[in-house]
Amino acid sequence: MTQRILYVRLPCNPIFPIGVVYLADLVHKLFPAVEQKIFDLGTVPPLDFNRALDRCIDQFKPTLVVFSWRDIQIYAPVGGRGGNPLQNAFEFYYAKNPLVRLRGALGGFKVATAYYGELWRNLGLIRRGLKRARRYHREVRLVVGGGAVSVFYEQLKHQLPKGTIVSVGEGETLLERLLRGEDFSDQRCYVVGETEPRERMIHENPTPIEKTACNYDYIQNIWTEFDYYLQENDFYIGVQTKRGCPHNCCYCVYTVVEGKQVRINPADEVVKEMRQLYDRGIRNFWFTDAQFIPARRFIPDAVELLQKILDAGMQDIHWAAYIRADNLTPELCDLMVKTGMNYFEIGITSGSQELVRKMRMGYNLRTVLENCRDLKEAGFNDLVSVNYSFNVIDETYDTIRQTIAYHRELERIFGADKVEPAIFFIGLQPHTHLEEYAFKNNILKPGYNPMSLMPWTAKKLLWNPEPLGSFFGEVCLQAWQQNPNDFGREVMKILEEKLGCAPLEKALTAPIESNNKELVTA
Ligand code: B12
Ligand code: SF4
Repeated sequence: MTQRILYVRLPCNPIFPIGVVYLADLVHKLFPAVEQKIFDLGTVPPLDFNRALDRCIDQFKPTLVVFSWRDIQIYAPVGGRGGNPLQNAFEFYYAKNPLVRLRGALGGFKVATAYYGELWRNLGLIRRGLKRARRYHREVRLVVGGGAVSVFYEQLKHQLPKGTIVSVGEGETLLERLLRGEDFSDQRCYVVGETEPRERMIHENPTPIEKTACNYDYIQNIWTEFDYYLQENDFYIGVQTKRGCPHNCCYCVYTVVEGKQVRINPADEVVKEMRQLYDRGIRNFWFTDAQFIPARRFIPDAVELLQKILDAGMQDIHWAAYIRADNLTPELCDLMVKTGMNYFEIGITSGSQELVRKMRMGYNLRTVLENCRDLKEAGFNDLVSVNYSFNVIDETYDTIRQTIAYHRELERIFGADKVEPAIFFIGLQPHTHLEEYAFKNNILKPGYNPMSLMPWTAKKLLWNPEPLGSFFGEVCLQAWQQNPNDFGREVMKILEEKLGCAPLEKALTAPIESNNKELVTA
């Protein structure tokens, strides 16, 4: 019997579902006879989820249902589902005024209900899809994967139907094996009720694949709502140029989800893929790599790609990405500007070299500044989002002063209105060094539930430990009160008023110390 694969992207803010698009594209290249359909619940109004899913299954009658789940954890400092989760949590934990605390508790309750509501709803959609598909094919198989599943695969084993194949990281090889009827037990996956996730499975290397340009003529054929993402001009459509990140940043799980081995997609293929989107009217692209330039040795690859984009004549595009700004050269800066990079995020986390080293981030902050000057020199005049996560480890008033000095220097380079301080607090994730650190320091106990949003667990997962936790709590509350629409800048202002600013040179030098080696050497 010919396989019929239905890809269901579970509800999500409308972010282009590049993961299922790539899976369907590869399957088509390997098995042209297989029938496929993409169904994106991100484009369906919530009240219609069940009905729309039923209708799709009734029409398509899949033999294999692939659910793709993008995000679960929601500690964002921005207005999210059911409110601003960070603000609500902070109001509840840190507000002195009982009325604000109460508001925080109510807000937190709202966020928790939205969170659990979504979790249960998505699990319900998976069960419903399976049940419905069984009406047509008793032997239908269910595979679940995607970003959220990669992070929380161990917890999901108690919640998914027996027989579900749960996949970690990229799913191409798993699907290929499944369709060939071959053993897939060596892939990063397990079968609910039949096999257990291997210990440290997420740390195993993904199977490399040779990526070629996605065939959008085909994708458009199997995805009726594709046009949804073409209609609005403000979508940044995902294009992946490489996989993997060689770094070790203490709180980050990307480096294990994608693996440490950086695998570059051939520049010609990336350009061919972009060209197809360009010809359909797309002008905004997001390079969905964990890092667009993961290390200095990948600079030539970035140069090659950007040069080829220029040579292809796509002159009026814009693009954005996560950029490690320590890996730039004047030539690369020039190409970035010429090819239309109009937004990038640098996740330096702290402006203190000492802390950056302790968090194992491998950044040289002085180099970042020099490269930012080159970028400005090359004509970059757009927005930079600088991600700061305060209080990750060993934060002191001194290191805060250094972060302020660093941030002010970035403002001097790009212009204060162009540098957006994005204040995050780390949402602790499983399989990270920070999790190990939390175990070692008795902040968390092995066996905790990283998906829990119960206040007592959430307070530890939303990483902001004492002694500075309450201080940051109060500063953030004050910032929301004074200037909720410019939260990041307000936080910086208040911190500077309270603590002052260090000389820049102090921020850039990290004394080698022997204490607090846990994260440096763990
Ligand atoms: C790029 C990126 C972004 C960009 C997206 C830009 C764009 N226009 O596409 C931006 C910066 C906007 C962004 C925002 C956010 N992101 Co984000 N993002 C990523 C990142 C780095 C890559 C995602 C990606 O597109 N990869 C490339 C594609 C091809 O891979 P993929 O979609 O994962 O699909 C592959 C596999 O997952 C697998 N797969 C997918 N589905 C299925 C299904 C089956 C059955 C199988 C077998 C396999 C499979 O195969 C696919 C092909 O290889 C990931 C981390 C990472 N390294 O994966 C986080 C990640 C997806 N983001 C995450 C989150 C939380 C967010 C935010 C909610 C953050 C926030 N707090 O504000 C926001 C908002 C997102 C939203 N929905 O509203 C989380 C989600 C997990 C979680 N914690 O719940 C991730 C995993 C990071 C993390 N570790 O926390 N993000
Ligand atoms: S450089 Fe970025 S993607 Fe790589 S490990 Fe660090 S935080 Fe994660």
